[in-house]
Amino acid sequence: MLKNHNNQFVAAAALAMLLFVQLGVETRSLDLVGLKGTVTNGTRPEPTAVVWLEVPEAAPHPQQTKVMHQRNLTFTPHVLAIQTGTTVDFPNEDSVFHNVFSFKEGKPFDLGIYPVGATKRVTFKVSGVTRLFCNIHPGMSAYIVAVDSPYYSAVNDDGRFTIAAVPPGTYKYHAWKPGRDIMNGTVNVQQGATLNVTWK
Ligand SMILES: [Cu+2]
Repeated sequence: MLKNHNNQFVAAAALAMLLFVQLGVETRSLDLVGLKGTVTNGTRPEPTAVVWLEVPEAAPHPQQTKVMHQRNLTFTPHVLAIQTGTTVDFPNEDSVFHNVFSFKEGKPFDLGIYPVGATKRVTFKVSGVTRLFCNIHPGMSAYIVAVDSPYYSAVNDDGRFTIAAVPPGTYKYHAWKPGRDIMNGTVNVQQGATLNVTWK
């Protein structure tokens, strides 16, 4: 008898929890906002930078894939920002062989020489900055910046960025650009809020 009551109670509690979770998710998704901003180096727009918001607990690693293209002897994009745990595809979409590799900082790897039309992939399980090079073409270089946050963005050529779908609130932000210390600060993310980061 007691057991039956317990079971009913557990079922009711589970149902309530389910409703609560569903309502919670719905409400939250309505409230998400985009954070727009700019990154400058002195007075000039900085085209090579990544901005991200710190989250209190390590976010679950996403099962997602992003792409670093090789076309016309160029890595595209020049800076690829990802959440830690992301797998990056490296398709050779060029007319020549490439040999993508990285060393020292970030994730060291060497994909070997591979032909046009082939794709290799690397999973970035640890946060950090990885510099990409090609063993065959010294002029090729790029960055992959892995961050422990789902809220991040690389800047565009004008130094502008948008971090999409952020729950409103106060966050610590971090901004990276090559060869400089990481910039840190606090931002209150609300509808219409903007963030401007400047390396002097
Ligand atoms: Cu190459």
